[in-house]
This record gives sequence, C-alpha cells and structure tokens, in this order.
Amino acid sequence: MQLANPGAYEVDQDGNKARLEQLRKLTDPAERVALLLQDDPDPDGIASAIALRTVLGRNRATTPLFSYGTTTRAENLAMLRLLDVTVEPADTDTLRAFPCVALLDVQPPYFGDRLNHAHVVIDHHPRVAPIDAEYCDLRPQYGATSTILTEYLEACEADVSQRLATALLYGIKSDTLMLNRETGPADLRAFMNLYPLQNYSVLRRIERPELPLAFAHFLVRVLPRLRKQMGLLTLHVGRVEREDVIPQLADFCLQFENTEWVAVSGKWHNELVISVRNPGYVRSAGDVVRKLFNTIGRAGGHRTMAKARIPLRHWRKQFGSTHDSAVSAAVESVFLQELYGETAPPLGGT
Ligand SMILES: [Mn+2]
Repeated sequence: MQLANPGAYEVDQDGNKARLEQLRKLTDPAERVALLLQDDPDPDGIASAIALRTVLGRNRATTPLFSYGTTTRAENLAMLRLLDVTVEPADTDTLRAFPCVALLDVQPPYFGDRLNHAHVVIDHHPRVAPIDAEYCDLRPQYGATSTILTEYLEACEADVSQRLATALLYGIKSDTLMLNRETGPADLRAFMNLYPLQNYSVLRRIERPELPLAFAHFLVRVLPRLRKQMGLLTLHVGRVEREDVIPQLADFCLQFENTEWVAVSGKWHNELVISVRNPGYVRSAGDVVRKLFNTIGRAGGHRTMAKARIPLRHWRKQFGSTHDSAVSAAVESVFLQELYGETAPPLGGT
C-alpha cells in the first residue's frame, strides 16, 4: 500500500466563505446570540461555541453559552476552568428572549419542547429529523463540530488565540478518541493546523485532571467485584452519584490482558447504565447492546464502545431482581451467553 498525501485534501474555502456571509447576515442584526450546547456539555461543543464567538467577532457578553444540564466529566470541568469558559443554565423563557439562538454540536430535536426555535445549527451528527433553522451546516462526514469551526476561522482569517486553538484541538481529540475513531481528512487537516498553536501544558492538565480523593475510596470498594469469564470482564459498581465513573471504569478495564469484552454497570437515578467496550477486532459493541437491551431500554453505540440505559423497573421485570448481586450475575450471564454462547457459573460471593 502506498502512503497517501494528506495535503491532497482540499478544503472548500469558497463554500465556507459563502456560508459565513450567510451566517453573518443572519446574526449581525441580533444584539445577543445564545450559544446552546447539549445537556452535559462536552469539549467539542464548548470549543465550537467559543470558536463561533470569535468567528462572529463577538465577546462573552453578547454570546453567552447555555446548557439545560451541567458539565459532569472531570476533563470537561477542567477544560471550563483552565480556559475560563462559563456555561449558564438554560431555560425556555431565557432562550426565547434572545433574538438569535445557535446550536453547536447538537440538533433541535434533541431538546424537544424545551426549545422554541433555533436560528443556527452547526453539527456533525447525522440528521435525525427535518431541521427548521435559518442557517444549518451539518457535516456528518466530519469527526467533530470543532473541525467545521476551524474551517470557519480559516475562511474569515480570524486571529486564533492559544486558548481557542487548545480548546478546538481538544474538541477534535476527544470526539475522535484521540484520532482513534471516525476521523476523516478534514479532521486531520484541522488538527494539523491547530497543533502548533496549542498550549501543551494546559492541554495536559485538561486530559489528566485532578480526581477527587473520594474516587480512590470508590475504586477500593468496587474493584474486588471485578469478574472474569472467558474474554469477558464485568464489574457492577452498584449505585453511583456520577454517571461518568461507569464509562471511565469501562475504559480502564479494557487494558487488562486477554480482555475481549468489558461490561461495567451501575445504578444511576432510576436506571441501570451499562458501558461496553472491546478492542475493535470482535463484533460491534453497538450491535451487541442493541440486540440485548433495545426491547427493555435504550441501547446503542459504535464498534468499540456502546452503552445501554435500562429503567430499573424494566430490568426487574426481565431479570427478576435489581439487588446488586443479582444484577452483577445477570449482566455477566447475558453477555457470556451472547458473546460466547456460554452459561455463566453460579455466583460465588462477590
Ligand atoms: Mn461532537
């Protein structure tokens, strides 16, 4: 195989310029533009929003960031703190008072009744339903919305600060799992352009954020429950206060030798959340969780990572019990059966 030349990818400079003109015409008359992110703002959304602020030549007073939820992941909180970004709590009336609402990294159907109208939508997820917005730029072939905004910055020859470059670089890195997933030539090109402008030490502090000491105590408590059968590692952590510890532990567990599958489960609010991982050379994790849990909950994901959320009352109906030891045994059993055609041995202790 011959090496491809990434420089051969050509950005549609004229197309981007024409779009920007259209975007400015729409937003310029608005005194303030609300930048709305998804409920648990992630790095791609946050970076895209502060980039749009620069693209529009505005400041934080005229382009505040909003979310209906709160940021939970330690990395994302570190990003907000280290890059001095504020996300304000959204509500329908507050947003209605804005002459212009822009959605970044998310589409109107996500908000349902909570959102009256979006004027601008910029996103890289596939369109799930018709979008009623005056300006809409959807590029599902891109791995991150930050890539779209990086092209906008280039098209308007904006001055890109170190802070903004670091945010966008991290937006692309985190959405493409450090370029491990769904990364296209546009993402690589944006990444290359941003790379020399970043602040390395800030990025490092975002990527390896401080963990609360309570997390160490949590690990000490739950790790003895780790179970291994065939190539399957399972860990049921019981009730958690923060949902993100479940996917984090799933990522961590995949590093243990001879592990083909990881299923980490935990109770969060009134649901059982199951995070599934594999190293990529086995069946699609998304397909597996959909097959197992789509009838009793919401399940889906990608080839190597997937998630299922099952209301506890549905779980109880299907598997008989939501006691932690029973859940632990049932999760192991269904995955063992589905992945290896094996019946799980009876649970001995925890
Ligand atoms: Mn994204």
